[in-house]
Amino acid sequence: MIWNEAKECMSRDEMRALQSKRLVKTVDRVYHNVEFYRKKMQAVGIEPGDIKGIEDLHKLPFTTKNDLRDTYPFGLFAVPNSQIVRIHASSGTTGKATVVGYTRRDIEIWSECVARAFAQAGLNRDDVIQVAYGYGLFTGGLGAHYGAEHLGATVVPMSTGNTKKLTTMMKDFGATAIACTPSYLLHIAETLEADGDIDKIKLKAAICGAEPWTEQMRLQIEEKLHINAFDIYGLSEVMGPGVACDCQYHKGLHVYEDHFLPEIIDPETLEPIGENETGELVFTTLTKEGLPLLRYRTKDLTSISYDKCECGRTLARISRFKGRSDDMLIIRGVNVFPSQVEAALLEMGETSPHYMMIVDRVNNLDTLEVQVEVDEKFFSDKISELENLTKKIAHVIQQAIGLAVKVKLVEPKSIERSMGKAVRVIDKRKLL
Ligand code: DLL
Repeated sequence: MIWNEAKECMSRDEMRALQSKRLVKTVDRVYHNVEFYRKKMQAVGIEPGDIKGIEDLHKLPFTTKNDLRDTYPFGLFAVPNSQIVRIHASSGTTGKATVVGYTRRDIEIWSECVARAFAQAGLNRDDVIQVAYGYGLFTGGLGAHYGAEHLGATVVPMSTGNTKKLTTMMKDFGATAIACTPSYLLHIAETLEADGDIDKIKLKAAICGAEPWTEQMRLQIEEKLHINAFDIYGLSEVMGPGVACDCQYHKGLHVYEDHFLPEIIDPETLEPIGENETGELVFTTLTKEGLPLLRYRTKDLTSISYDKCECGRTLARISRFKGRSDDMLIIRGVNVFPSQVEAALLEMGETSPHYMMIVDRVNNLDTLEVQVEVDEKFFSDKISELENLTKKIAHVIQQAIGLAVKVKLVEPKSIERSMGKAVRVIDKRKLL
């Protein structure tokens, strides 16, 4: 069932016409209401009248996270503060927080987008959805919450922090869906397993996002919990969760293109890249009032396809994220994404999905150690079994990333569990 057929199944021509109309309005709005954009457009000699449709998108300037920081806190808002009804912010590891503001209508559209994502995951008003993303300045908790309410489902606003309480309520309230980060869901699954509760829950779907995760991880979650796991994407600058989500066919994430115009560019040349080729995802918001953004560079690496999906949706699909360009590690000159290590480990099937990558520099040479949790039995078995497994894992990872690694097998539950975005890498070179 397609919940919002009118918006999700229009022809490409109809979509382009709608996007063009909305782009023209957005450009006009930012030019007249945001000094930063007016100056940027004037600097390249562009006036709103020069943008007649999405074919003119390339003429517009890019926006980066630094632009938001430089105009901290409210410099890119396009409405007076009296029209802003909510603020969110992401702290980031460096520099000032990125602050985002929403008008009442922005919140309505955001809620609808998240509801569309939940509907894509097969949920409706009969479902009980536990929201276990953090509530607060992070967009995950409240974003998912308002979306679930918009759908008409029953929301249980768990936030993060108390996994035992969460699993108890999951059983007692008969929760049918959960929204949280994939790494937290693994931790929840472990808790349910340890308590012998897997068969006592009614969960049928999980809507996971906010961090990169591999297809192998998604399948493992499905298998552990006997559910369907969906990949939801979003970023606070553009809105929050609900910019895109996959459907039951899991062949890419449908972008809610009527609100967010996607482009894929080469991050070096900044030129557009063709369909199905990997590059940096860029978004122009088409309906946002509080913080409209032109060509926002997400730093997320993916590819795009405009083929109609088996589910009937004609919305563009982006492929599962490989990671962010700034998550990419350069180790001895080789580009490595944590997702490559994760995929290799999970494909092997002999380790748990919990791992940590430690990058260091010894005698001017970069080193990579991968710590992996394995079953307790390996530690009680003969030492040679442990050694063999270590060698096998090192070989599999080396094949995947093209770099020799040191593997250290560690006991179950020794790698710290996260409730929010997981930390998979410790790069000690940054501390040198
Ligand atoms: O993480 C919004 C969100 C909340 C999305 C809950 C999904 C679920 P930020 O904190 O601004 O917003 O972080 C945005 O997280 O640019 C990606 O690098 C990463 N990210 C988000 N969703 C996914 C995903 C929220 N499904 C940044 N797969 C983005 C991979 C993701 N990376």
